[in-house]
Amino acid sequence: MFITVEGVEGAGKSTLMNLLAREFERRGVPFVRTREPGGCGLGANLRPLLLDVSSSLDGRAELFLFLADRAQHVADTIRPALERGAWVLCDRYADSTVAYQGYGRGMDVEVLQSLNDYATGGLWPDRTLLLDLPVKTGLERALARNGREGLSKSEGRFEAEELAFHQRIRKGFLERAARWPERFRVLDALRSPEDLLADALKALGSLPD
Ligand code: T5A
Repeated sequence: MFITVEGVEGAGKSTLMNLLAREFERRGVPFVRTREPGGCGLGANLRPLLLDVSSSLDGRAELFLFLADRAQHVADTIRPALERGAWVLCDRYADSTVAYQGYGRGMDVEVLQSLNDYATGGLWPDRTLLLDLPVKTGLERALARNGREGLSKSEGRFEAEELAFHQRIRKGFLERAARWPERFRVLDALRSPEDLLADALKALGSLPD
């Protein structure tokens, strides 16, 4: 089972991933926890280029770096894990490219859909948990966390974008959820982490007890 967690900045994806990972361990479910960008060796090198505020990337260069990371990540980590029967729990994946580079930066979303298909060999998640909340709340959370953890420069390039950029991204995620209702579950990210975990487990359904 391939599960992705998506959402705008500061939606609480990492927090939910931590709680889900603990729950999977408790239930003895074999799983791999990973993320994009940066879930494989190549991605670890690309991540600073993509997220540091001092990077001045052309939009197309940014797009192809995310896609290169994804292609290698699928080949090195995601497909091998699925083939040996493990669950894969991934923080961001192809939907982020369509939401950020498509809806956010204004690139053609159908072209991005095809490029994602090509980069992943057609591998889409079985279930996508979309953590939805007003972008201002998410940004406030992300900026406070970056300040506390000293990440404002090294990981703050997208947080620094204008509010309208983030609003387009939220809309994009919600449109995708409406287009693929069998794959997506939209969760209210204003709820407490514990309530969100319960919602996520319900949305995943078939976990052993
Ligand atoms: N990107 C990525 C693209 O543009 N295209 C792509 O194709 C891909 C894959 C990645 C960036 O790259 C962009 C999108 C991103 O901008 P990243 O560092 O991996 O950046 O970070 P994000 O995935 O964006 O993670 P966020 O910074 O948005 O944070 P999270 O993981 O959503 O939130 P989290 O869990 O760290 O929580 C943030 C703060 O809120 C609190 C936490 O304690 C924390 O302080 N919090 C809550 N508070 C109240 N209620 C809750 N339910 C809470 N959950 C968490």
